[in-house]
Amino acid sequence: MKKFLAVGLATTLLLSAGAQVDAKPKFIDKNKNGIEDKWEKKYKLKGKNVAKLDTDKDGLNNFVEYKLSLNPTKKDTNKNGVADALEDTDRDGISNGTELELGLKPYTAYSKSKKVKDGNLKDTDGVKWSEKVRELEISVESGKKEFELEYEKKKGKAKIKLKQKGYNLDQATVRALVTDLQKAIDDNLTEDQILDLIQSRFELTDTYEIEVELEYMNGDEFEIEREVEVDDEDDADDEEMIDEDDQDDEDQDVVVEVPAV
Ligand SMILES: [Ca+2]
Ligand SMILES: [Ca+2]
Ligand SMILES: [Ca+2]
Ligand SMILES: [Ca+2]
Repeated sequence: MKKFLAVGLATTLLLSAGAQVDAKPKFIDKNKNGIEDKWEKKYKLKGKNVAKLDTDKDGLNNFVEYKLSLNPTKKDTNKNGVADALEDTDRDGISNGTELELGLKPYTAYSKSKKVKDGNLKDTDGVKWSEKVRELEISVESGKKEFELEYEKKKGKAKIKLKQKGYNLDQATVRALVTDLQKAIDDNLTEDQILDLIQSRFELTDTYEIEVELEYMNGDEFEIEREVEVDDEDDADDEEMIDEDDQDDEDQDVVVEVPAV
C-alpha cells in the first residue's frame, strides 16, 4: 500500500513539473520592444518608445532597467546610496551607466569577448577599463592663487578643461595625474592617498583648500573637501630643500672635479 502511494506521488510531481515547463515561456510582448508587458504594466510605463525612455532620468533606459531587474521609476533601486547607473550589476568591473557609454552591455559580463570580461578589456593606452578614471574635478585655492580642472572620459575620448590663476599647469600634467590615480586604484585607494598624488603631481607647496570629485569606470566614487596645511614652517622646509639640492649639486661637482684634479 505504502509503495503504491509513493509511486502515485512521484507521478503527480512529474506531471506538475511538466505542466510548469509548458507554462513558463509565456513571454508576452505585444509592442515588441523586448520588454515583457507584465513588467511595463507593473511600473505603469506606456507609449511606443517606452524601451528607449529613461523614466527616472538615471542614465539607464527602461529596456536596460528591465534587463537588470531594476526599478525604472527609482534612481537607486536598492536604496544603498549607490545610484543604479553606478552599480556594477553584472560584476564585470564597469558600472552600468559607463557600460552604455562604452557600447558594452551592463547585463552581461562578456559583451565583447567570450574570454575577456568587460572590465578587463583594455583601452588604447593598455589600461583596463575597470581601472580608468571616468571623471575628475579638482578645485584648489591657495591665497590669491587658484585653479579648476575638469577631466572627463566619455565614449572613448578624454576632455580636459583647465582654468588657473597663479599656477602653471598644463594638460600633460593633468593626464599624468590621471595615470597616477589609475595606477593607485589597485591598493584600496584612500582620500589621503588621492590628496598626496594631487599635491605631488601639481607641486602644491602652500596651504590650500581643495575640492575633489573623482569617479572611476568601475563605479568607485570619491568626494573630498579639505583644507590641507602644508607645513607653515615653510621657510625652514624650503631652506632644507634648497640645502639638499645644493648638496646634491656639490656632490655632482665633486664627482666632476675629482678626475680633473
Ligand atoms: Ca532609467
Ligand atoms: Ca543602488
Ligand atoms: Ca558591469
Ligand atoms: Ca557588461
